[in-house]
Amino acid sequence: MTTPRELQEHFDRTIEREQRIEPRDWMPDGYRKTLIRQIAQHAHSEIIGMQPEGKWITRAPSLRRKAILLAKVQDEAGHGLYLYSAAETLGADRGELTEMLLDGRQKYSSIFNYPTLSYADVGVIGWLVDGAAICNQVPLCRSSYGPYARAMIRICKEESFHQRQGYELLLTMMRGTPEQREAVQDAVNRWWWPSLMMFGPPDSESRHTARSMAWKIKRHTNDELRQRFVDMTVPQAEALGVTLPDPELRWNPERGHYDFGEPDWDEFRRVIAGDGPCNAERIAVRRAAHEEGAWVREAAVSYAAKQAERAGRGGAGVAA
Ligand code: FAQ
Repeated sequence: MTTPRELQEHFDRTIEREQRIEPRDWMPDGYRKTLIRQIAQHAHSEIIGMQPEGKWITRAPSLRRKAILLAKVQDEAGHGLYLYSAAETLGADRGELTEMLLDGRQKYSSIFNYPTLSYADVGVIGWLVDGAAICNQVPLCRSSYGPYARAMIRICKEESFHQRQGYELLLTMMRGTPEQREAVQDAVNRWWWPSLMMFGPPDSESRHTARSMAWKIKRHTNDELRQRFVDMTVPQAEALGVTLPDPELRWNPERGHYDFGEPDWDEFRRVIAGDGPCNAERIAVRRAAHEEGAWVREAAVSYAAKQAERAGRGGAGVAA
């Protein structure tokens, strides 16, 4: 018989050798809980994250832009589904996770609590928000939990299409009228700081990072990834012809990185505590969608029960 100590040692060795933990493997409770928390929060973010851009689908300026935006928003729904499935491999129940989101026991990314005021916001979300998501998620493709890491590979491929479509939209607008250029700059001014906050609190205040890095769920700290994002984005802003709204932003040759100002961490704390510009609206829309979908879930459950009953009577495979 395998003792608890042997199980723990086997788990530790698997992590140390950069091998993957799979659903049927033994894992410490804390590892399972941390993964469920992070994956569920990630899944909720993808689903709630459909709202800010989704509201522009009916107002897209051309058929081409509409087709692109529709595809992007549908991709985000798909990401939510892969992630909920990954959480289910850990024994979580998707319905319960949704309840926990709706009653505030689980979070979703702070970024989706800001409003989208013009079509330029669609471009800036693609460029900055998907750009930040890629920075954060590419290392998660090497996360120690197999189903999460594998989901991330496909998600990251799709996110890079999202980032490109956003950047291409902004390039087009920057070649347009002065009003279009102003709309892009205004959107950049509003989304820059919230994008930096997506990486989470500063390392000194991040309660989960040390443990998650030891378990190789996270591969970099919040501050490391934030810096990587700034370094990647500044040259893109220059090529686009927009100014990033940070007077402290400058190249530091000694560090080999850009220095940048401190995000407003009080604002971050307020937003994740539920008091951002759109928190109430986002949850109300999510709750209404969940309630409106109740009949679909009930129909699926009763269809599955009927199928099981038929199979039990030896009539498997007979269509209703
Ligand atoms: N917003 O100790 P840490 C996307 C919470 S997907 C809200 O540093 P951790 C695609 C954190 O949960 C965007 N809450 O935590 C898209 C914890 O609270 P708790 C989502 C935040 O987990 C694009 C507390 O603060 N991506 O954008 C945030 O080690 C366009 C302490 O924080 C992911 O979820 C925040 N920004 O590191 C869709 C990626 N930051 O639970 C549509 C996966 C922190 O103790 C359109 N997640 N908190 O009460 C991660 O990489 C990590 O979970 C971090 C946080 C880095 C987000």
